[in-house]
Amino acid sequence: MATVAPVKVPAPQIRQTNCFIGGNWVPSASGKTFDTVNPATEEVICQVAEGDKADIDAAVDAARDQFDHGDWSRMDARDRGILMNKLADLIEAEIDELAALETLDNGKPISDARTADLPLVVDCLRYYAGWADKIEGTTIPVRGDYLCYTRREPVGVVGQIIPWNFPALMAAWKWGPALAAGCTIVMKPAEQTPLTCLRMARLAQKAGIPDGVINVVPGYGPTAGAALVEHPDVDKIAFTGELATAKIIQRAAAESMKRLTFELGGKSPNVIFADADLDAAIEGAHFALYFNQGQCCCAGSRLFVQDSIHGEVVDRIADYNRSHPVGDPFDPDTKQGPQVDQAQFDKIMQYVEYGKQDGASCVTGGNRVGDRGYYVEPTLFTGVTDDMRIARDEIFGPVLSVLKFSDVDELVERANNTNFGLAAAVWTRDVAKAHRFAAKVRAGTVWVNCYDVFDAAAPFGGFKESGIGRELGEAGLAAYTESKTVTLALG
Ligand code: TXE
Repeated sequence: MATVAPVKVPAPQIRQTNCFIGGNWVPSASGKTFDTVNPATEEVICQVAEGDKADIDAAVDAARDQFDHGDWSRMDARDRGILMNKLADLIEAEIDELAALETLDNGKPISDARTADLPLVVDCLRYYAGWADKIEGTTIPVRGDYLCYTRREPVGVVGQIIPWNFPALMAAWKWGPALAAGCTIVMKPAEQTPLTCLRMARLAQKAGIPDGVINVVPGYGPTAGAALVEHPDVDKIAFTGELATAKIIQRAAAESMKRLTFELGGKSPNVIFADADLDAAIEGAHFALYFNQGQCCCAGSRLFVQDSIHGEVVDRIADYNRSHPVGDPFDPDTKQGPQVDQAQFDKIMQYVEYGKQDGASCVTGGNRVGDRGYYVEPTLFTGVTDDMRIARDEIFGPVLSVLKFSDVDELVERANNTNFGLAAAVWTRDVAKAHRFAAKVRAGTVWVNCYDVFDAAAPFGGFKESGIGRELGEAGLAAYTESKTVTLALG
């Protein structure tokens, strides 16, 4: 692990810290604020309005009024697409500033924010802008003298609750399909990372997206988040976060029969067969876990390695870890910044302890880096067995568990032996083997000889306890529409 020396870059401007409700930037009704913290220094960046029930009520009223009486869902669909493209253009024009804001608030390396997160935001909004005027129903050949057709209508007011690991991108994944479908939005960003979402809302306003279409209420989950979930005028909740939170939301939302989509955690198997291109597989396996400080729902956190190549794979990943540039996220050479907050840092260190207690060998890492900022060394465990806590639970940090396998059939069973089912990957030169694995593994996304390849057009979501529904692609759009069947007597 190489530590990166601090460099000085100009801090991004903080321009929006209030709630955005009905086109107005307003403090919270209670006047309360909360601190958002720079995870690299543990210093407070600024105070942000702490929304609660009263603010959510106002935001839902604004979204409801816009949906029921405003022009968003009624305007020509192509014009909605034009406004969405304008928003994408404005984000692209400010991409450096937004990337810096993301790095400041989240701690992710600036090179990732600038080349991955923000370009994907722009691409996602453009992709869905293209859908706005292509949401078509069908005509159905029913018995009798009738014309029967379906309309796909916006689901209505949607509550969107997002996490902190990809703050701007999660906002785009949720705004894109909702806006294209003609829905109106109340978003609650994660309390750790509200800043880019608020900036994007300002740019939506500048783009000419009408007041009340996008509303943003920063605040905490059990207060603002819960008020959104419980609000009777919200038609759908789209949530990305922890499984335990999703279960609370599912129970609360049942009261008003809300539509629900969930994108939750994972413990994704990443399998390297002995016949793989080892250079690509090892680099890919490293990226699969350590990218974004290990804070990816689809992180390849269970690395299954065929026994004959186990030693070489472990040695080479350990070498990568020893030279992995960890440090100041504003340094363009940094590959790993701090974890997002103290709670995540503590959780990860607890799992490092569990790994040791359960008998795994810690080959690299296992410690904090420095004494300021939530930095964790790139950590690698070998000798991991399926029942260990580090093999079963989502750690959401730079901690990789390597598991050995010899038999292919046993491998699939072990890969599927988890309550999660978000992603999986396989590295092999044998095409048939790759397809057999892809067919048998219970996961919403399977990568073959690659990892973390995302595209706005390709659906993403989980089997089992990794979620309900899909985001991105046409499937992601469908989750923001209701189907209406119209039957007309011709006789
Ligand atoms: O998640 P929460 P946390 C996993 C990961 C991580 C763990 C905890 O394992 O270590 O979850 O992270 C809002 N009603 N993932 O505590 O609490 C909250 O304010 C309504 C995986 O940050 O689920 C935030 O906006 N909303 C994941 C959002 O939910 C509530 C990404 C997520 O926070 C709420 C993040 C409530 N009662 C964490 N309680 C992924 N799938 O990528 C909280 N929230």
